[in-house]
Amino acid sequence: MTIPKAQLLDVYAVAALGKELDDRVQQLLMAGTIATTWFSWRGSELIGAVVGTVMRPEDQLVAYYRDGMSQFAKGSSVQRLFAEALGKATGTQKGKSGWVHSVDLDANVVMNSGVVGGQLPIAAGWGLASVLRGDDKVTVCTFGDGAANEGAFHEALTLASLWKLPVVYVCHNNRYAEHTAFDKTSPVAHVADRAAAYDVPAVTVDGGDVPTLWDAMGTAIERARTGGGPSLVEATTYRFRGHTRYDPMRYIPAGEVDEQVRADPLPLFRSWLVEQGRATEAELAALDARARTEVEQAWEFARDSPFPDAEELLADVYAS
Ligand SMILES: Cc1ncc(C[n+]2csc(CCOP(=O)(O)OP(=O)(O)O)c2C)c(N)n1
Ligand SMILES: [Mg+2]
Repeated sequence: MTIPKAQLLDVYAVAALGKELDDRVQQLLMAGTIATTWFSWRGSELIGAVVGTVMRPEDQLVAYYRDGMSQFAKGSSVQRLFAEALGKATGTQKGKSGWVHSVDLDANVVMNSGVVGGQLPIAAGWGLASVLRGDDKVTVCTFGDGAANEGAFHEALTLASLWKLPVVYVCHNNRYAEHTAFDKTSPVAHVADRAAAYDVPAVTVDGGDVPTLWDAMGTAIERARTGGGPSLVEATTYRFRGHTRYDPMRYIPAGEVDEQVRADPLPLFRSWLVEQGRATEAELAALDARARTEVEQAWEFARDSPFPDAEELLADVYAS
């Protein structure tokens, strides 16, 4: 399907914001200006940008720690997420969870988790809630290739398929889980190959190919919304930086990262937009400038926000 221009620009804007934010955070971390747990998403910005843009605002997102872009595309505030990363009272969880477990119910980002694979059964639960309530919301759940080796993956796909739950599982396959290559832990070449065992329709697409990923997501979301049950979309990608910033990446063959960085899908998508006449250089330059401003404003907002008061420590621990 031809993607409307406004949505193509939305995808670019979110991906450009994600790149800008990741680069800025790395710079602040390396300078010792901030301290936070940060999992770089450089290399895979377009996946979340597409996923969050294809979803309807009322659809629910269960994200994973390396996927900020789907949260931004759903409308999560970069200021509040930056503040959360720095443990500030203005953060999405009042600074008590950090980026890795940020939730933003206003944007229907119902969960973000650092528990590898923990997202998958919880997304099935949100899907079951939609069935019981009779609403037509779709839940999209993002996770990494390593999460597909957790028992939770198998449990979630089994129940989602048996109960025809309206869930779309989106795997960011960046070829590594921490320091272990995917081919050392998976006897099959693709996470999508596993879905046949649960009778779940699945495809593997290039996570940098926006039109193909857009179509795959559109098909999967439509199937979920119309009672067809869950699907799995595996988007191939690459992690330009280490698992965390302390990772010297010695387990990666020489030259592999450089080769992948040279093929960075984000600038390629930018050139494609211009070559295809879908956007002008001036429009994209304006979005690049906006991304820089938004990130700078978010950093200043987070930096200048207070830490939570000590009495906040015991608040929000139990549901009242
Ligand atoms: C249940 C659980 N086991 C182990 C960890 C430690 N851990 C954090 S990230 C990670 C790697 C996950 O890899 P993948 O799912 O491929 O996501 P990626 O980091 O590559 O985006 C591991 C093992 C964890 N957080 N949770
Ligand atoms: Mg991975």
